[in-house]
Amino acid sequence: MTTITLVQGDITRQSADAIVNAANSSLLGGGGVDGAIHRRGGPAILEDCRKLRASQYGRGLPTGRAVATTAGELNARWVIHTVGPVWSDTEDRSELLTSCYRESLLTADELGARTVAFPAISTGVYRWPIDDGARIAVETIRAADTAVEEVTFVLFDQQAYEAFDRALR
Ligand code: AR6
Repeated sequence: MTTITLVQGDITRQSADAIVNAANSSLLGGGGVDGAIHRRGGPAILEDCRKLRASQYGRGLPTGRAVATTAGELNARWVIHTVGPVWSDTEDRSELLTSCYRESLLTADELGARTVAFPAISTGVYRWPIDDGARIAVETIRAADTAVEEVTFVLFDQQAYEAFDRALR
């Protein structure tokens, strides 16, 4: 059984075996959590990302997939980068958001990570409604067959924290 805990704050201050990044396909950085992780984690993360782009992900990391790099100076061993879907009013992309959480846990299992910190993927720049994003995150972690012992959702603001709190009940 994976324990789920909620924390309100900055994910770059969290310690865990693996910290998940809400990246974009380029893997070369951006705003939001992505920007914060690269800033605090230092250049080693970007260096690994560039290597991934030069090798197996020449066209970038597809939406819904996950890949690990060093965590640089973060209090973690790895950063797991995953690319969430952009919210659409006309198309149901839930399966892709589910896939982000599932693939991130699969990556964590491959690494041997037992504690994993997640942000609320896609709920910022990518505009996914927070309540639905929270529901998908919690349902997917609960349904996962994983050796990860503890998942911590690190929510940036109170609104996100409360949405995850409701989703957990
Ligand atoms: N710690 C925890 N959560 C955070 C932090 C932080 N330091 N900063 C923001 N959040 P976003 P997305 C919350 O935009 O929607 C980037 O440019 C934020 O409030 O980081 O998946 C990437 O490069 C929101 O609830 O990611 C992509 O281009 C959640 O984290 C794009 O944004 C996700 O917001 C990805 O968009």
